[in-house]
Amino acid sequence: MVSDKEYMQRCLELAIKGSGNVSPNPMVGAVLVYNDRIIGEGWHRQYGQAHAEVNCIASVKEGDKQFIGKSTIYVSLEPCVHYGKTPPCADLIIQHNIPKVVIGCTDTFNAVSGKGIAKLKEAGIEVVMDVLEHESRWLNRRFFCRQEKERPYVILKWAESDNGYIAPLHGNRVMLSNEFSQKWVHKMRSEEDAILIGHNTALLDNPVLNNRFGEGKNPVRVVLDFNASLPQTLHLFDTSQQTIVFNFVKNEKGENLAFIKLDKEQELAARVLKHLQHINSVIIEGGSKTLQLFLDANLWDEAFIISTSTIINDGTAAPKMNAGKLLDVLRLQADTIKHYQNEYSAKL
Ligand code: AOF
Ligand code: ZN
Repeated sequence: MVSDKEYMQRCLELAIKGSGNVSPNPMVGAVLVYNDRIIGEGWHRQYGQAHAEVNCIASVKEGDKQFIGKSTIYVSLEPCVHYGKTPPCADLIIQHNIPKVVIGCTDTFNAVSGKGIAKLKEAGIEVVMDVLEHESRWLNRRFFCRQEKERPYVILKWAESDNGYIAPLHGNRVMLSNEFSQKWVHKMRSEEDAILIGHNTALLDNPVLNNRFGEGKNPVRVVLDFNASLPQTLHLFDTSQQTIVFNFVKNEKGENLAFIKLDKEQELAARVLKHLQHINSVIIEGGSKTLQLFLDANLWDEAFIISTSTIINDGTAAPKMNAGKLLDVLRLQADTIKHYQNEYSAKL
C-alpha cells in the first residue's frame, strides 16, 4: 500500500511543474486516489488560472468519475475558501462529496489561513494535516515569506576571486565565473521574480539582467540609485522588462519604469523590501556595498557564493557573511558554489 507521504511526494512533483509560471501564487499539486489507485492528477499551471484541485478533478477519466465521491484528495496546500481569480477549492471538494482530504501544509494567506480546513471539517470531511509539511513549505518558501514577513524572499548571490575580491579596483570588468556557473546563474534568474543591484554595478557593468540562456520569464530589475543619476542609455532602462529605481529624489512612473522615492536613509534594506512586498523573491546581485546592506540588516534568506579560481591583484573585497549556515556545496568545473541559508528558511 502506498503511504500518505508518497502520495504527497507526487503532489510536490506535480506542483513544481508550475515553477516560473504561477508566481506570486504558490506552486500546488493534487492527486485523487481511489482504492490505492491514482484516478486524477493536477497542478496550478498558470497564474490567474485554475487551481490544482480543479485540474485534478477535471483530469478524472469518464469511467472513474463514479469513484470521485469515494476517493481521497491529496493537496500540497490547504484548499482555498476565498473568491479570488477562481472560485474556492474547498467548495469544489464538498460539491464532489470527497470524503477525505490530506493536506501538505496550511496556507498562511490571510483570506484562507485555516478557514479552508475548518470549512472542510464542518462539511463532515475527514482532514489529515501536515503530511510532508516541511517539504511543502520549503517548496513555496518565497510565497510563505511574503505572506509571513511582508517582504520578498531574499537571495544573495556573488562571485569572488580566489583571493576574496568581488571586482577589480577602478571599475575594470572581470568575468569571474565560468560558462557553467553563468548558465546556472541564468537559470536561477528565470526562477526568481526580481534582481536588485546598486548604482556602481549598474554603471560599471551595464548589465541587461535578463535570463539569456534559459527559457521562462525575465525578472523585474531593481536598482538602488540614490541620486537618480544613472544615464538612461543603460540597458537597465530599455523598456522590454520592468525596472524599479529606488532613490531619494523623485517619484515617477513611465512605461515599464518606476522611480520610487525613499523617505529616509535609515533602515534602507527594510524600506526597499517593504516597497517590493508584492514580489515573491529577489536576488541581490551586487556590488559589495549593496550586498553588505542586506547582510548587515540580516534581511536575507539564502546566499550563493561562487568561489572562482581567478586571481585579482587588487580589488573591492567581497561582502562578509555574518550569519547563516552552510547548506551545501556545488562544484561546476573550477568554480565552487557555496549555498548558505539564514534563520527564516532554516525554520520552514
Ligand atoms: C488552492 N489551490 O492550486 C493554489 C492556491 O487569485 P487566486 O484565485 O488564484 O488565488 C490565489 C491564492 O490562492 C494564493 O494566494 C493562495 O493563497 C491560494 N493558492 N490554493 O487551493 C491552488 N494555487
Ligand atoms: Zn483554490
